[in-house]
Amino acid sequence: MAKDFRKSTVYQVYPKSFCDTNKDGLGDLKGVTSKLDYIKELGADYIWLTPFFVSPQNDNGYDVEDYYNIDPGYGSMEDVEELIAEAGKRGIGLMFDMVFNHVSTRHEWFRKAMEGDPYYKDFFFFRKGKGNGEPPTNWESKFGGNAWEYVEKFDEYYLHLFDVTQADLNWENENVRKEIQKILRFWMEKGIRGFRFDVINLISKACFEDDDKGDGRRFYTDGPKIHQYLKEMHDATFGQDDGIITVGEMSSTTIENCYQYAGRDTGELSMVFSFHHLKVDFMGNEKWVLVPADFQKLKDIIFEWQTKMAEHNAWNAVFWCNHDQPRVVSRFGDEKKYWKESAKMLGTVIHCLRGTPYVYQGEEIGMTNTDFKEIGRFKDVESLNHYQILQEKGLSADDALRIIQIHSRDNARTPMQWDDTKYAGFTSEDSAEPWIGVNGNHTRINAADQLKDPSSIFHYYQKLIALREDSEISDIIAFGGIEPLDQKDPCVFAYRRKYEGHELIVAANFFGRTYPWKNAPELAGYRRVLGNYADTEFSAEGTAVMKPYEAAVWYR
Ligand code: TEU
Ligand code: CA
Repeated sequence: MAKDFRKSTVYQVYPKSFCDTNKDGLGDLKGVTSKLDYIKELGADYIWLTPFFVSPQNDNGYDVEDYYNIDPGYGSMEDVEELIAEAGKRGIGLMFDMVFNHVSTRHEWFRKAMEGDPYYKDFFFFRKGKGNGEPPTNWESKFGGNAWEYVEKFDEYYLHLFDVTQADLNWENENVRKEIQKILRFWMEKGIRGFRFDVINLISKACFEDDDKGDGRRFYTDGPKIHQYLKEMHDATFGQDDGIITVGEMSSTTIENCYQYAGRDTGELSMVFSFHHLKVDFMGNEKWVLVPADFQKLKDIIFEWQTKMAEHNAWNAVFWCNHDQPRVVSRFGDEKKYWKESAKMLGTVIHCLRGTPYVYQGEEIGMTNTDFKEIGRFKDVESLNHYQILQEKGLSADDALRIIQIHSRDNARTPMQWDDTKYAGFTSEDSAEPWIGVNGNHTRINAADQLKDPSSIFHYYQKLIALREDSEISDIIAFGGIEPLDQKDPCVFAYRRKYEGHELIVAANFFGRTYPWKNAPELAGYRRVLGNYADTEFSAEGTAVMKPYEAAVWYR
């Protein structure tokens, strides 16, 4: 029976940093299998696994060399089959991460292109430069520098929106689209229950023109044929199996396009990730700056997406964290004084929204940003490139490092903290050094301790997940409408859900001080469902006095 994705929760695993079983310091597929009971105990219905296909790992697997085989660092095809089977026994479906905007330059298609084979050259975007030694356009790579790489023997450039070893695929070419369908069918036959599509809204390039207003993204984001390509892929593959769920990663997208991408009957995808709410501590699109998070903007963006997607019968993936984002408790909470309270508050706000929640490994135990003090400990190509670029712009090495520490994707990529042993139980104590450093706070923040403690963040997430799937209020969480409450309040994030005469009220104090919430709704007649403090206090006048990072949920 197909699960209703509106009542499901997805747990994201970054296998390289999850669990290492053969002591080489790299997490592996057997490691994921060994932790299925943990994920089951948390209550997740699906596991999204980031890519583990053959890859030179310049972008940790988002540079795929061969979609049909497993990178030996992660294990073997037998290991994947075992993982799928073992997850299935526990009622957990696997979602694979399909990277189809680009391939590794080591992929056979690109190698043949480089040999001059015209059939394969047309799988990519090879273009002449402007003549004066300048690339075809001034577009910037998301990882820094120009997005075109010169190939001397052709006197042409190829397009790479990401790393120079990630060549963009030409979706205009029908043979490319056919190859992609073949890959999807191959994995569907292995029993995959879902797909996540990497930066899928970048696949339709409109035209190759200089961008005098930006980095080029307006020429390839939500491009002219994007809906056509998605419908075609849907109809030819996963659309034929309604047990399969799909989520598209939508980079710098618009909400209007997402009505289509994730509409109930549009025949494209089940849901979308959008990222506007995770740029409230950027300066516009510029991530490599230090700007305090704008709380009002955060609420305005989330509520706009919540209410408008509902009006258009379209579905959001709701999340704070993934392998590209800093840890949310460090970002919007307080990882020191109110670590536990703020982690639970943030979980409450996300899990009661309209959408399918995604929990990123370690979020459920309140893992924090890294404690790396030197640039040498960072591994991500994006961080290392921008560390240089920031200094070329005139910043001191210390200032550049501070920005990297706050925004680096490596914040999410340090090993999962299972216990308080030398390598946090990510691997055994006599293993090779983990590929990336373990956060020193694993002696204080780890899964083993939290499994024993009924008041832990883990157990709170477990409750949130169970509420959506299997409780008296699961219908209102999954199907209810949503309206913001007191949206302009400077401290409180609150909303009301409504379904068949019932109401759910969710309120959260986003700050580390006690706050009397003047415009709190009348709560007499409501039952308290859960919260991160024993109870909410009310003043004599009936005002809710919200404690630091307090969150609570009421139902009627
Ligand atoms: O990320 C897409 C993307 O544009 C951003 O998340 C990006 O990594 C970052 O925010 C730039 O500041 C996806 C994957 O999730 C990411 O891990 C890959 O590196 C990227 O695509 C390329 O495949
Ligand atoms: Ca390993």
